Amino acid sequence: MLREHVADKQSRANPCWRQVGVALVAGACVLVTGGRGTPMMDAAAAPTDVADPNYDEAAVRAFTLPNILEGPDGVAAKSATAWEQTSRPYQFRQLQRFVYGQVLPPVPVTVVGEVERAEVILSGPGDATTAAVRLQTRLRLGDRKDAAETAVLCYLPAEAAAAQASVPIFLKLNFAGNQAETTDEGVWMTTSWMRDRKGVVAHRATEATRGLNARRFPVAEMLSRGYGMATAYCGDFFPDHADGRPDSVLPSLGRPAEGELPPDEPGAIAAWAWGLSRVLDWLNTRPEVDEDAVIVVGHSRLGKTALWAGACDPRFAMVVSNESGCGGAALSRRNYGETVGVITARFPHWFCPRFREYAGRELELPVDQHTLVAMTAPRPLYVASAEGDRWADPRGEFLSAVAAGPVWRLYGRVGLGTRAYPEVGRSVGEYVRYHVRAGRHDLLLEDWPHFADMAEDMLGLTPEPAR
Ligand code: GTR
Repeated sequence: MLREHVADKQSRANPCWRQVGVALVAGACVLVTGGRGTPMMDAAAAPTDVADPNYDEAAVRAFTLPNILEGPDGVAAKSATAWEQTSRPYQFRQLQRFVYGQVLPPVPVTVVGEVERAEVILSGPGDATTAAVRLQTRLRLGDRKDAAETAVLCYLPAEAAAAQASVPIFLKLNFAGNQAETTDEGVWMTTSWMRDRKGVVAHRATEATRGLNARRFPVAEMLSRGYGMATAYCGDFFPDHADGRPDSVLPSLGRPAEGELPPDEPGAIAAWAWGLSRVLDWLNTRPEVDEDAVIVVGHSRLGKTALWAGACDPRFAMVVSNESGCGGAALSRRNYGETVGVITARFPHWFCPRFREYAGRELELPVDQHTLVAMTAPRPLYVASAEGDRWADPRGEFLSAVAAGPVWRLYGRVGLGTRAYPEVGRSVGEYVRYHVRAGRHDLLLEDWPHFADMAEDMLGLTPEPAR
């Protein structure tokens, strides 16, 4: 039995900014120097709901974003040091208070039994095949009797594994169990609770789920570029339904299982983000893993989670948010697509209870999602959208990335470096990158090369392509 308690490493992320308020009007972005960022109410803005969302850019109300550079005394950071010492901790606390709930503490992570290691041949890329090493393990999360467990699946390029070389890793939570991420029949089937979906019977995954989401996890293609790929099921940390709390990791961390919850009580997104950090604890014990190059990736609700995980844990070297939408990268003040009212009514368990109070009152929120986006700074951040995913508000995701830029600037780094919305399929930016893909809400093979390109450019990686 290997016992691993990995203490948080000190910041590679040293977030920071300059004094700017950002006003965003109907998709145009105007920089306003030195403003306190007073919200402007617009009584005429119609509330949107799930049946009738606003998809009309002309009907997006005018608003002013809170100045993310500000600390508790209202003074805006003018240096990376001031950002790190005062404004970043304050803004991070605000995100905990108003959106995601308190950050959960680390626990000792223990391998249950042995790590299973297998040499496998994967089909792809294209007509080719790729030799891989597959690791699978169960991790026990904490010391308590009620400690949760999760199953982790990790693929490594075979040659690198044989040479005992460490490789950069993309780590991503999944929606339907590790077996749904690949057609590899050796992957363990999850036994955890699952939402009803294709191949799920009585809330348990069946063989019919194998490979169902493989399009979102292009193992052969990324291994052939020299990356490892790791994943775990989000439901191991919080079953994704409104009554999932008693069966989540939260009680084992001393949080209330039910009843009246404090306004800043963490929910599913906080639990999922915590889970990503525990998987990282284990990855960092493996010689095959380059611990300076673990990149957290997430799609949709798990894209929201990837952003929060990166905010909470500076060990993630880079963050990728794919179509994370409302409560993720998209600005809440923009009444376009999903709104705070809709998301907190449909998914009350995702956020802290206080977020719900801002349904229809988004203009009064002391933070907006650019605050979350800025938490990745000065590390590289990729924000990806899809043109047909209007529910997630692609433009709102882009504008949020624009508005977070001043923090990277405090470090002398260029974030997006543009305020012009790019044409479909084109990746723009430097330390913050963005593309809007053609098509619908999904994470597809064509998105991944953009992420890998950024990792190579901005983390200075030179992964050895597999032969
Ligand atoms: C939707 C939700 C989005 C997004 C998506 C997903 O129903 O409204 O915020 O999270 O689910 O996770 O697929």
